[in-house]
Amino acid sequence: MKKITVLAGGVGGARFTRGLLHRLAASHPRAEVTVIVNTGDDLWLNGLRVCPDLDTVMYTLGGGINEEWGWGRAGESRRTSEEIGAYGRGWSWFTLGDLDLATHIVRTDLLRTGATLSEATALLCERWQPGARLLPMSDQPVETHVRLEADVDEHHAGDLVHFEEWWVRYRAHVEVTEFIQVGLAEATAAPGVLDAIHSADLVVIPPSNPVVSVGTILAVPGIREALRRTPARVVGVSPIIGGSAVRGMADHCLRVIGVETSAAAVGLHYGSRESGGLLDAWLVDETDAAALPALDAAGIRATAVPLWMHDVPTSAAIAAEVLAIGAER
Ligand code: FO1
Repeated sequence: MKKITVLAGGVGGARFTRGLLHRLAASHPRAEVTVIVNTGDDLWLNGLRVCPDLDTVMYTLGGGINEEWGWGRAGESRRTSEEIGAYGRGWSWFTLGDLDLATHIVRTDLLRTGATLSEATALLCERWQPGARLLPMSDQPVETHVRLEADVDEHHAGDLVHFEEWWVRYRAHVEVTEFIQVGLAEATAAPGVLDAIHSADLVVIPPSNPVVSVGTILAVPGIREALRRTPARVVGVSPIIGGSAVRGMADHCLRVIGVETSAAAVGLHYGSRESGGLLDAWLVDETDAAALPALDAAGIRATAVPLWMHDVPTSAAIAAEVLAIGAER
């Protein structure tokens, strides 16, 4: 088990990968982990390029994450964003902490002087030493926007608003009719992404949001095809436990695309490789063991294990299960 590639979004993917690295340090110290990170949540705010999922993975693996929030920096303050608000600028409901702002300022400075997002990410990671290679899914901007079903505040039915406004300002509680990845047509996989999938021994789809995180990565031209063709085993971990989203509001996103909020439905949504889908195997929580027959019938080798990630040891235990299944032939 030399090369492992993880497709990650925000908190769930970051915490799983932290557990994976912890486990590998004990069992496979020479393993190399590459994390392909969703950039669909990225946005321009106050003239700065903010990359929520790249930063969540970088801070979580680098030891700077705000553990309570799951995003942003530990020990954060808000003096600068309050000053920006005093000018009536920015998003009052979206916290850009003082420490976090340094990351956005450095990244934006790099981008403005010609660096690609991959290059900027590599430079930021030199400081944080995440212990894995972080690759944005694309160096071209791909932003998830949501189409509102009805008027709300200054917006009208049919308007597109950035995902972060829907997610943070409205907590996903206003109805949306579709997700649009703005910029997708002009996007290509970032350097190293397709190779990280083709040359892996194991590819993991962690318990990230299957729609706006994993789904957005899969939408980048060439990535879904690379997953279908890779000789690596592809093992997924359900983000749904006992019929509800573990974190975030994945259930709201699944409803928009017409997928039931269940461990089985998400596994079947990803599909089995033998039927042209993505998965060789799918981990569900013990409370969802009833889902195993349907998944096996669909050609997905399914296993029921404890999936709650309370801390690094529980995340590492899940990673150990993924590695065990990934090693089977
Ligand atoms: N999430 C919130 O619930 N409230 C916020 O004010 C907020 C600010 C924020 C700033 C930078 C950043 O990287 C992430 C931030 N997030 C915030 C989390 C973000 O919405 C999510 O991490 C992802 O977009 C979904 O995975």
